[in-house]
Amino acid sequence: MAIINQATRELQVKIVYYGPAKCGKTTNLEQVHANVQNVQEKGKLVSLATSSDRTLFFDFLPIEAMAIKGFKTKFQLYTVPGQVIYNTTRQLVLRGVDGIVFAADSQWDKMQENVESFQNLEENLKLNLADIPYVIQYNKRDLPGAAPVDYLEYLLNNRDVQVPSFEACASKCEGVFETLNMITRLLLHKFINESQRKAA
Ligand SMILES: Nc1nc2c(ncn2[C@@H]2O[C@H](COP(=O)(O)OP(=O)(O)OP(=O)(O)O)[C@@H](O)[C@H]2O)c(=O)[nH]1
Ligand SMILES: [Mg+2]
Repeated sequence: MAIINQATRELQVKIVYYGPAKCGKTTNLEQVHANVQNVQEKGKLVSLATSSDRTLFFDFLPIEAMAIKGFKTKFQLYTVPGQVIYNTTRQLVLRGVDGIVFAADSQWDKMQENVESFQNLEENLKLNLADIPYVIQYNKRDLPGAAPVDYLEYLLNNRDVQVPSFEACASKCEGVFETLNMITRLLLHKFINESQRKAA
């Protein structure tokens, strides 16, 4: 849950990158860490990975953004481990989540894993997915075996309210900041609306 400290005028939000194994969640955070600019402070990227670079527990990257409406905003970016066996860890990482980036692997042979991971997200979330801001990233667009975006949209973004979605090649940092900017924008809108409603 977002922490709003009125005394220090700080807003702290937690964003979780969710998606099937090897879809590129850790790569997104690595690229943000390597390329982030115009933020006052970026923290260390903490990765807890096995020797073969699979996320074992989670990655964590804190970034502090410019003041928005007088609030200093701290974004805490997390990834979950995509491998099916680490479900308890995914549930832990989701605790207190404010916004989600669902990263899908665009390759045709990953469709079932994408759909299962999306279902797994809905099962693990304590909230209704409709009540939490989220965006979808179609990653690995550079690979020859990538399915058309329309098909991915049909599979993963076919609810009453469609969410913003982005094509990406995270390993080249394409689409990484577009995705992050949109989820942060959705979150900030939500908090500004909520605080205005409370003030009214
Ligand atoms: N071709 C291509 N490879 C990518 C892209 N994004 C990530 N990769 C590669 O895909 C592999 C897996 O990426 P990770 O970021 O570790 O995937 P992950 O989602 O964190 O995987 P888990 O931690 O197991 O859940 C790595 O070798 C990346 O370099 C992309 O857009 N295109
Ligand atoms: Mg990972």
